[in-house]
Amino acid sequence: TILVIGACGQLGSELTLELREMYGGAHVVAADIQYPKQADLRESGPFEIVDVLTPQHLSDLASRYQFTQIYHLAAILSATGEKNPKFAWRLNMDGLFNVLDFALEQKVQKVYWPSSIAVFGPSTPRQNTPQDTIMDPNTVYGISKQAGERWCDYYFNKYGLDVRSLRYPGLIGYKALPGGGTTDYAVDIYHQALAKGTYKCFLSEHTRLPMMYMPDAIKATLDLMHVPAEKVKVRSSYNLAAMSFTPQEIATSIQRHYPDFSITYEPDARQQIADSWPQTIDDRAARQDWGWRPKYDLDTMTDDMLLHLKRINN
Ligand code: VAH
Repeated sequence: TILVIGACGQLGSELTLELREMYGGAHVVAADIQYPKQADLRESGPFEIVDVLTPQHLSDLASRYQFTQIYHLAAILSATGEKNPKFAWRLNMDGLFNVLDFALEQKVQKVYWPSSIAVFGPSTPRQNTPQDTIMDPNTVYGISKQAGERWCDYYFNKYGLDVRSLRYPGLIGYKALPGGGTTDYAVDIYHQALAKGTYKCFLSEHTRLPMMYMPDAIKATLDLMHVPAEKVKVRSSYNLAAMSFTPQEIATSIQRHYPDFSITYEPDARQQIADSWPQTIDDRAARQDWGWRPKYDLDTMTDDMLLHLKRINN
């Protein structure tokens, strides 16, 4: 059985649905701190309330399921983390420790844990950011992801736990809303284009950030989890890239469908976070070690996003 912790989140909900397609609904236990609002998530397989800060919740599950894989996706993201630094650190770090220790106890075969481009900071080279480079994150979220990567590498080398990780760029999907990220504008903009024909962007027009369409992120995650362990040469977390764009460029892409769509810019506190992150990422290691290849670029993502959002809204 597979356990997905944080199954109600932007990534967790899509990953849970995909894993259930692949392994059968009954074999994928979705867990989160609250019940899913999404019907397809509720109806496609077992759901359990789990607070990852309560190890007892995890051991209670182990008395009812035999877990072979765990996807630990519960975390506080960059923007929300800055509003509540101590709690963000506690949830992101103690949550990870509880899951890593639980996985060791239960002899879980494989663990997945997401990192992020947020592990990079102002001194990191911002173009073609290398797999191994300076990392001076200045958000609590980024600090917790950097520390988490070190611990995943440690649990692999010291205890032999097969934990695998990807440094996601901003993720964009139509099935679930993001929660508390700095890259969330790139999801909001599609919803607003349909709802209002205009979008007030909280980042400035030339803010270039690495981004990825959700189907590519899901594929990368499952590809990484399915390759033989000896191909996984990076046990901290792999750089992963698909595209980089600015708010102005995504607006232009939307205007190919809605010529009257307009965008205005009112940068807020998230601008400083975005300015500390890379603009483009070198993901050669992922391509060489386990054959990573993205499928979507900005325009094919826009075409697919608008197609699905129109269908869902009508
Ligand atoms: C965030 N969406 O904005 C997340 C992600 C690279 C960005 O880590 O915090």
